Amino acid sequence: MKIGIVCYPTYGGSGVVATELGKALAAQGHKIHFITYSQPVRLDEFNANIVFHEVLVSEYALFQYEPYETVLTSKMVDVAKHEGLDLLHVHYAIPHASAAYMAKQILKEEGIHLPVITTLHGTDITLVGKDPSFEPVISFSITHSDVVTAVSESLKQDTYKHFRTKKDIQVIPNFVNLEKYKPNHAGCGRANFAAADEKILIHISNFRKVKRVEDVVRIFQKVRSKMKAKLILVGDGPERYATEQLCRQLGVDRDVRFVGKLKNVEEILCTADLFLLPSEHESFGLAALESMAAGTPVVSSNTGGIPEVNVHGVTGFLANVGDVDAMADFSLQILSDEDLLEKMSADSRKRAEEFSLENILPMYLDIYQSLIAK
Ligand code: GMT
Repeated sequence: MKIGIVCYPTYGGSGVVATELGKALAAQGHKIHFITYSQPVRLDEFNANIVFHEVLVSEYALFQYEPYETVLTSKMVDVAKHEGLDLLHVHYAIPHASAAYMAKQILKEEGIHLPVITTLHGTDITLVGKDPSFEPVISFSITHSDVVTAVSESLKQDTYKHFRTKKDIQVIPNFVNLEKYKPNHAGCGRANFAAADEKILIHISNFRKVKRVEDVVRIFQKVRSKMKAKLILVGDGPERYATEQLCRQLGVDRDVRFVGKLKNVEEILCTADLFLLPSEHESFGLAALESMAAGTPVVSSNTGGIPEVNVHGVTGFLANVGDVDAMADFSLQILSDEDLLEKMSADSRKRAEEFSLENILPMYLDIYQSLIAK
């Protein structure tokens, strides 16, 4: 099949899922065309089955805001026509779903049928998309996509709650590459971060408000007051400065390592004993799944789609958003009991295996094939 994939190229989960999906499809021999404004972060090797089409928006004095959606639409039309795409799979509703609808209509005029699949990821529905100024366009483009998928049951329900659409939404959970994310990764350098008698806690995110990174630090401070431990913070974003300030204020800065954005998070995940994800909202929690695949249990909030991934008492623990005391107590419970830590680590890996590429990829392939067959 010739498949167009539209996504955000950045470190966010939706871009990661789209890129990994494209790479997996390319490995099966499908021709994949990525359409976005810069090279996706995880698309870093040459692959004969993958082409990247850059969407370039030119500046013009008249534009206060550059018309990205218009240029993106034209690029979709161009790639679909000249590469002979069988379908277009857009990740993240804004503005990809509406641009795809427009591209589809333009191609229709030229006698070309282009099926469109929209995958909803989270903030496109629960945060940004909820803004009333987006509502009519998102509702319309969801309704008029040929197929809509959501990464969790929770996100599916949120979509019905916030948007006027009766469109059937199929839940296809995110997946993880079990070969890449594994316990005891060869490159694991635990000693770079902590002494042998210290535990390592980790958090990976884009440091946006919704991630509640300050809660991560507060949980760590409580853990640190009871046992020797280090905290690794991976990623960067608007809350980084405030987080650094809080570490100093709470006197834990010497035990916290900010490592910035990393492309290969599997190399660091496997050093950790526990992953913290106290988000305000999370439609799936891909970072938690990747952590579980690396054999690292998770203490998280119980919001959105997280409970569909992290199983309370099995792969870690869940607590109410903002309940830093409960999350610290759960962390201490796991980290101070070697048997429990070992069991939860093994159960985390086992649970992650349910979200393997091998299990999830066929769900997308089924959709693609049924659309092409129509
Ligand atoms: O986590 C983010 O803020 C980035 C965002 C994105 O769209 O890239 O992530 C969303 O999509 C991920 C992949 O499907 C999900 O794992 C995240 O839970 C979801 N983020 C939120 O709902 C906050």
